[in-house]
Amino acid sequence: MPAFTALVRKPGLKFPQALSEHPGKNNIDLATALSQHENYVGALKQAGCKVEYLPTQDNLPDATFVEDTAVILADKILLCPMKELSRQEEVQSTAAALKTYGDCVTLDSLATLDGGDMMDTPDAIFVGLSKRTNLRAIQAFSKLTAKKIVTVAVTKGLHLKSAATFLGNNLLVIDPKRVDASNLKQFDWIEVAENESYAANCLALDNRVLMPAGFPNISEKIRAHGFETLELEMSEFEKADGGVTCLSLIILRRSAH
Ligand code: CIR
Repeated sequence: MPAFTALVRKPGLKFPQALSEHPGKNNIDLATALSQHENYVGALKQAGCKVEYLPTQDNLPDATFVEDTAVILADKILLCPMKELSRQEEVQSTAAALKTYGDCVTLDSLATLDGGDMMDTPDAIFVGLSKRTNLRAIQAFSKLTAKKIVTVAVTKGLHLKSAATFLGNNLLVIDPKRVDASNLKQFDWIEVAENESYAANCLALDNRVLMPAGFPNISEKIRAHGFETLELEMSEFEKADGGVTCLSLIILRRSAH
């Protein structure tokens, strides 16, 4: 039985109009994105995932970034109160699929939170205080779980996981110039330079790490820690401000009930 289920959604027709602050945002090619997405799904399978497709949403430009719509907790699922109006409808569509995996809850109407701000580790969940996730949401979220919650201010970029991801074995890939890293000092770091910042977003599935192609220095460091890297062309998603974690919702060793 696969160790993980990954929920994904292909980019829809409006994907080239995704929200973005990237300089290449007006130059997103849908056909290339679809082919890159297919390779991404192939890598998820190679890393041991059973892949489940959510219905494509042609009218919701950012709907391929499913990570932001929900947070999978040990005993429940948070449907994210997303700040961006254009993204809120995505949540209903994810919710329909997630109901089979657990009880779904949400937060009050003043809380805003994106899944990209959640970095889960064995001892704590680190939550980005960011453009998208507010303090009210972090306080309300902390009541949903027995795990320790640690707030990390995101000082540059979109989400916490745009700047830092946890690989396992106490190891982070991190761009410390984009977050207040004072609460992350207990980890070992693979530090990315400013021109490698996009490589800070990696998806670890046991000892396999999905990461963007084009960062040989970082992939070598990840492999030196005993991981296998699966390197993916991500240009069209990068232009839409998204990375490898954003394209899936990972459910650990649980099956639908
Ligand atoms: C957005 O701005 O919401 C999308 N264009 C990108 C979302 C990326 N998601 C993520 O980092 N988890």
